[in-house]
Amino acid sequence: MKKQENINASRRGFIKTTSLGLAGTSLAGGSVSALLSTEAKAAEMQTVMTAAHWGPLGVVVQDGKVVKSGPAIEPSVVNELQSVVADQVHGETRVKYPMVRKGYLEGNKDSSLRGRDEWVRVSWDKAFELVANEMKRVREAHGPSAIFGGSYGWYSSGALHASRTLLQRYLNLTGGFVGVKGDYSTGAAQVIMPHVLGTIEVYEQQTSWEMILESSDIIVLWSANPLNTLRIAWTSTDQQGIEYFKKFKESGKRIICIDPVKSESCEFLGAEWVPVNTGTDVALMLGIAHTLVTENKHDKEFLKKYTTGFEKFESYLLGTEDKQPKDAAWASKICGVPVETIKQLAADFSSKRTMLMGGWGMQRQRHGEQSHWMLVTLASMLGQIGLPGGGFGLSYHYSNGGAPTATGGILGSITANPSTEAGAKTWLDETSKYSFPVARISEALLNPGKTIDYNGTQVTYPDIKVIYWSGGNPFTHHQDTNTLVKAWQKPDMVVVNECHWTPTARMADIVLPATTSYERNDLTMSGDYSMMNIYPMKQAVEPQFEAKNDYDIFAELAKRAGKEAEFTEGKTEMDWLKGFYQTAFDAARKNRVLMPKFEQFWQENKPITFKASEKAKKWVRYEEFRNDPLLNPLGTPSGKIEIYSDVVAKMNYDDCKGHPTWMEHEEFSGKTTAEEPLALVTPHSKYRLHSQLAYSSLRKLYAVNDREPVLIHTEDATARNIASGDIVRVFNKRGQVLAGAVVTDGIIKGTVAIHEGAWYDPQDLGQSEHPLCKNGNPNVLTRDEGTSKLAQGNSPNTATVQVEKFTGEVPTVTVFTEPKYTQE
Ligand SMILES: Nc1nc2c(c(=O)[nH]1)N[C@H]1C(S)=C(S)[C@@H](COP(=O)(O)OP(=O)(O)OC[C@H]3O[C@@H](n4cnc5c(=O)[nH]c(N)nc54)[C@H](O)[C@@H]3O)O[C@H]1N2
Ligand SMILES: Nc1nc2c(c(=O)[nH]1)N[C@H]1C(S)=C(S)[C@@H](COP(=O)(O)OP(=O)(O)OC[C@H]3O[C@@H](n4cnc5c(=O)[nH]c(N)nc54)[C@H](O)[C@@H]3O)O[C@H]1N2
Ligand SMILES: [Mo]
Repeated sequence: MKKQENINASRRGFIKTTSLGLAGTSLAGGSVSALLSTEAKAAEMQTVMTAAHWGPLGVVVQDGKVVKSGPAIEPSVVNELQSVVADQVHGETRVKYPMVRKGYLEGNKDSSLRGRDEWVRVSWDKAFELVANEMKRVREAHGPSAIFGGSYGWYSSGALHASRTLLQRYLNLTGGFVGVKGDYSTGAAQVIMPHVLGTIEVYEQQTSWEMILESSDIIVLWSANPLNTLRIAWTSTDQQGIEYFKKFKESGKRIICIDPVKSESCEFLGAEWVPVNTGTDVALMLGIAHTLVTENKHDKEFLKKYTTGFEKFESYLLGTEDKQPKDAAWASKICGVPVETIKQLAADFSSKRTMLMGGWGMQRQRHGEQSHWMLVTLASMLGQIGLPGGGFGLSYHYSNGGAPTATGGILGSITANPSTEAGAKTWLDETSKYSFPVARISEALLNPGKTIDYNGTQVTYPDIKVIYWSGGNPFTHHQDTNTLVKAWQKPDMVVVNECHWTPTARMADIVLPATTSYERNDLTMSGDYSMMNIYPMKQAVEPQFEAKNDYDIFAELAKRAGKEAEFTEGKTEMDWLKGFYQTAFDAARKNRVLMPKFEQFWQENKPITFKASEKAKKWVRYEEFRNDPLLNPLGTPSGKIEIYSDVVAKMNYDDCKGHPTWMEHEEFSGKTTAEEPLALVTPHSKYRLHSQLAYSSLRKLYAVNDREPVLIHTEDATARNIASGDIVRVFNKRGQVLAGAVVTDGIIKGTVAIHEGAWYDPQDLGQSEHPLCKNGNPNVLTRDEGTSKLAQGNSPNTATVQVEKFTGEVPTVTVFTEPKYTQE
């Protein structure tokens, strides 16, 4: 007790003298390690440099425990996600030991017990034996098509300890598996964009921010909230994007946010907010496009030279066939934006250099293909594509798109397909043969043998007997949770590797405790597009309790299947890291950039930072195409931007035509019922990465009455006698959740918002058709339906609900406590 107090006292002192620990280190400066070691000495603590999706971190360790964390490189806007490493490592929700569901252990075949059974702690040896034996049985009896290893998710950063890749490496080596196509982020956009632009577009470098600052008059955040979403990156954020947005704001130029929610970005940037009904942007864009044509403000030269099929689209726009011109008045009725605003946007966009920055919330809905197709069409009509600071960009809000690409080297990383193994190709063929669009998981589990359309082809669902998930959380990320609960009962075995007792871990038969990234050594790039830094990710503390690295878990399972040598290639953790570093070293040398030797880099405990060339800073997306479309054609069949796509048209889908089209969604503000009068939108949270860190102390910053907040417009709240702070029940035909009301004018009337990633916490699972989620996971309410036959993406932002004040006895949220268990 005394000792604890002393630690706290010195910790408080430390915080006071150093603000958030490792502040003040400049990006280019080499002072990180010096700073780290002096601070550590002063406080008799050890400070370790590491990194996470949310950036470069300094982790302060005392007596083998993480006591504090902060940015290793100070970001220009505070990123609270960096401050909770201690919660991540030592929080109450850690999975400490291998666990098996009691019924599973006893051979009870009732799989509906998943999620509500008791837990039994077993030895690692027993856990390995259970997993290895069942994998062997299922493989021999049913082959690779029975083993689902898609395992979608945002596990931790790191070139080596990539939990999903390691799972798939093990599964490939032992005979293949069922994988997935696409992702939840851009399910619709990444399938339609190649037809329109010849590239995936959503994960590509954007026109350099330097050019935006220099040339753009207006930037439009269309369904984008970069202040939240740029706090993280797939590798690790280089923290540049928010800084650039801030600079643009400081230049005094216009920023417009088109969003049903007055987002954190809108507030922070002091932007103009154009509230729009959820799911109606295509109508709004058509209204703008129609105005451009009738006022003769569209760039006919550009359309002729660089696009194909505008005439067909134009006849739809003008209503030649359906007798419905898609004019501003028509659009306004659907999208809720006043006619004058629509006309003004057309005037402003066409007279000023405008960058349309499209976020992804608006394509995570039914007919999600249409919004970005229409955005590109609108940008084509404005004629600024390929000019500095003009056109469109689909990744400014993600992983610091637009931060200039640095010249240096890129780390190697562990692969799912060890090429050394003869016969690997056959497994890969098998794997891709059985894979299905990622968000069709429930449907696939429930309907083995069913065939669906997908992007001009057909996909038949395999019969899945085993689910192995490592590094994702489908019971928060997937739509229509109640259907997923049923689908999840189909397989014979569900195994989950997890650091925390997530809702998905709770739904497993076997849970294997995984280390967090702070319990192992790794490396990561930063920036995704900028490739600006190499961050060392040094182990800060010993593996907690009986947690093992995913690498070691899969190496052991590979060993039990006779494939250990192929899995490990005989290498240790440090051997792998040295190899990955060497790849970067060699590439950098080719670029005439000198990196330190690995040993020196590792010992120095600080990032390597590469510089961007002047050319990279001046890079303009589609500039080459604009300069010479014949010499630099796009990868589309016509070599041009396809406003009309023959390929898509010939697929003959009723839900995705040959040109962008407004299609009414089954549920949206224009199609509500008396039972479900409000639209639901589910943006990404500022204080989490999806479901990650939901259990952390950051929860105090947003939880309302210990529930996930629901944003509701003042008038909608008044009509229901709801005040801020009330616990409300949000419900529809698919399910019900409790949430804490935030009454605000910062959301369009008729839409309510609950952030994705809230942990699923069902009351009386298995007792009722629609168990109440005590915490407020919005996916209990969302639709589990593909965006269309083209992309089959996820469509959570298409849903209607009702909200009422909750009057019953309020149940306690229990999902953030460790479940009870017995010892075998
Ligand atoms: N309604 C709605 N639903 C959505 C969205 C939406 O906008 N609205 N967005 C969708 C999008 S874009 C995405 S990307 C998905 C995200 O869905 P997920 O990627 O599944 O969400 P995460 O919470 O990041 O899950 C990662 C899990 O990996 C675990 N983990 C971390 N490190 C390790 C490790 O080293 N080893 C192991 N074994 N596990 C580890 C974490 O504890 C966490 O449980 O959600 C989708 N769902
Ligand atoms: N802090 C934090 N950062 C993240 C993540 C996170 O969970 N937390 N997740 C990461 C991942 S995996 C991804 S894919 C990206 C997600 O990036 P996005 O998909 O762009 O993020 P969202 O928050 O879903 O949506 C952005 C904005 O679109 C709005 N929106 C939703 N529907 C509509 C609509 O119909 N019309 C219009 N005009 N606007 C709409 C939302 O209100 C929100 O303000 O973010 C990444 N960054
Ligand atoms: Mo995502």
